[in-house]
Amino acid sequence: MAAMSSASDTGDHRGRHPPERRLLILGGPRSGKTSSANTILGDEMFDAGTETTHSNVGQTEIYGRRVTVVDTPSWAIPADPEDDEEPDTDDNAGAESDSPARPQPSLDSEGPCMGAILCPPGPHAILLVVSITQPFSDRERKAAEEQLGALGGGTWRYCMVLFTGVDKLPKGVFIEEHIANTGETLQWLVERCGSRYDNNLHCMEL
Ligand SMILES: Nc1nc2c(ncn2[C@@H]2O[C@H](COP(=O)(O)OP(=O)(O)O)[C@@H](O)[C@H]2O)c(=O)[nH]1
Ligand SMILES: [Mg+2]
Repeated sequence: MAAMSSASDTGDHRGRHPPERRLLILGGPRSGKTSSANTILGDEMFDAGTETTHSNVGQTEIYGRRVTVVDTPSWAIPADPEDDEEPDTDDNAGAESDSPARPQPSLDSEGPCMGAILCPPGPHAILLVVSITQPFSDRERKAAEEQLGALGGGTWRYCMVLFTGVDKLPKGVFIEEHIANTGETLQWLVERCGSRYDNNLHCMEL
């Protein structure tokens, strides 16, 4: 990917260009990436609720700072190897599965890598969007590792988790409790991001 940017390459802070922040939004299918992009941009700039098959760039100004947001198609969730090993038979067809079916990006989705190219010379931060209403298991972990790996070494240092669906948490339950109770893979993700996380409700306050 284009080199990740440090805060010091945001242009001439004393010069003609307002300082800029470039945000790259990544995540699994229907995790709320486009909705979050719209929330940050303060406008319904992109179509939320329908599949995003190409990366899109939007810009706004927040407190005098130019903010570029790149919304991307979903990363692919790898198939559960057990699904291949134990195909349904007539005997167990329709039985409850431990691995709920995940939505997958459609075949004409270009994948999220192009998004990094759309915010040259690279994003300042990568927001990994995770819906609290969806599972975050080893398959999602693998998808995140593969995607971040494809974007180049060191990208985790620029990542934070952006939780969506937080409005669906039971009243009085905070995101910290959800992270603690959901399982090791979600905790792994948060730790991999240097314990940087927030929720999309806070984005609305930007
Ligand atoms: N309740 C709730 N729904 C959300 C939230 N964020 C997104 N959604 C809904 O989840 C669906 C998928 O959202 P979208 O932004 O298109 O997901 P994307 O495929 O990751 O870009 C849409 O119906 C959104 O309205 C959230 O924070 N809370
Ligand atoms: Mg989308």
